[in-house]
Amino acid sequence: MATVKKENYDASSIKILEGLEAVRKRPGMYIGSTDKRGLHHLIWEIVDNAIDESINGYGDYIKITLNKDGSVTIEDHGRGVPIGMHESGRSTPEVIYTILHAGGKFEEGTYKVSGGLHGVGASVVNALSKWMKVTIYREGVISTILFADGGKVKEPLKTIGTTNKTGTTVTFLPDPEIFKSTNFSFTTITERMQESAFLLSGITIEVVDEEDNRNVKYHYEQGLINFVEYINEGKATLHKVINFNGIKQGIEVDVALQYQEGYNENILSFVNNVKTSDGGSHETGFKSGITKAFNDYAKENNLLKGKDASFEGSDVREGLSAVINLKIPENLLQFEGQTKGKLGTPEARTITEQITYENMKFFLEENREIALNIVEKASRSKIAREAARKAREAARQGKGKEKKDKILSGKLAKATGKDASISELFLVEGDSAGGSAKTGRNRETQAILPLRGKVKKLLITIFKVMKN
Ligand code: 28G
Repeated sequence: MATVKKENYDASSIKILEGLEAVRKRPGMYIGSTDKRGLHHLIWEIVDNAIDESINGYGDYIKITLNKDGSVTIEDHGRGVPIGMHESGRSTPEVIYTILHAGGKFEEGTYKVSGGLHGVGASVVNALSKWMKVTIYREGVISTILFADGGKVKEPLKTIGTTNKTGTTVTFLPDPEIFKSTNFSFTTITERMQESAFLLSGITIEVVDEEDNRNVKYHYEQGLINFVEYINEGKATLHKVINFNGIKQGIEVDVALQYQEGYNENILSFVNNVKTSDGGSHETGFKSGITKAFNDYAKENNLLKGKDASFEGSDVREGLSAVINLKIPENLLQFEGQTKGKLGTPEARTITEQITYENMKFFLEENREIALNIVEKASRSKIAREAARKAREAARQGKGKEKKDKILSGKLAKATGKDASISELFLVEGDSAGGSAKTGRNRETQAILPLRGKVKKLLITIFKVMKN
């Protein structure tokens, strides 16, 4: 093994310490912020490494433990960080956990889980910790290395025993001098880990809170299908979850979706297993693919009346729950926006649109009954939307106070009192109900407005629109 001259070693040691110090001086540059979000970023950073190892095919179990002393332990069952000596005269774990951007950590041709702010490396977490301990199970031995006070080596790598297991365990205590709060949120962690477990079918992720004696375990065999089932849990659904995928120009698209009887649209999107909270080109492509599939299907089956009638996107997304996950090679990755939560990659739009259109169109053609149910739902949305537009236009054209008063005042039995804070307006159906309501009311505080015909329909439409 090559030796390193003392002068070189000293010079590089200074550079390493300067690097760690730079992180401590400007933590925001590396983890975004020093608030709760930044604090949790430390966990994501280490967990992402464990997930990367699992995605590469090594280890299907990850555990996160919130310890009583405020530290966090992350454990994986991968190969274990290599324990050999690095050419610099340092052990590989020392290099990985002290040198900034210890890049090329993972083999080429694989997807990094992290986008945006992530991927800055475990050394950043070390730099922002009071102490960090790494335990490695590899080559039949258990090795540990300990760092303290912002990443300085406290105990170099040493063997502490033997084992027949492999994996890496990292424990760190966030530095209270850096973070506004050092309290981790169990819910924040479990929500994100459940999401990761949905996206990485087959992996088991356990989260344990030693302080409050809570623990959860996530394991899903059917990934996105289970994710959509979870989103629609307890809701009346129109069909089993639809799942399709495809690959074009090296971009992999995976989609699961299901309509439910409600009116909310719930679309979640991910790129390389990282959530794109602000959507982006892949979501745009998905939406146009869905819209086009339904319009073409409806037209080909004479389900749309009027030769240039068509559904708007919002019509075919009422009650739609969907999860979209794309795998995009590093060279095509483009993120946008302040928090990098929006996919830019233009190819992702066309590819997602094509794959969505082809698969949805085929599904509709093969499943007539389901197709008709969804088309009918979309038609109801279209009718409500058009009625709401007419109502809006009518209200706008009702020139000022006069006309509006006329619509409402005809049968209105006003309250005699002047105090609006205790006044009530009762909308009743029809004149006869209105009559008995008038006799039974408190004239001082209760007004009655009987409704029928167009006004009633209009109001029902407005309420529906408001509810959405
Ligand atoms: C527990 C919490 C976080 C990790 C590994 C496994 C390897 C690795 C990690 O290698 C060094 C330098 C360039 C390849 C890779 C093991 C190849 C062979 C690994 C983790 C090696 C980094 N054997 N598991 N890093 N590279 N888990 N979990 O951080 O050449 S990090």
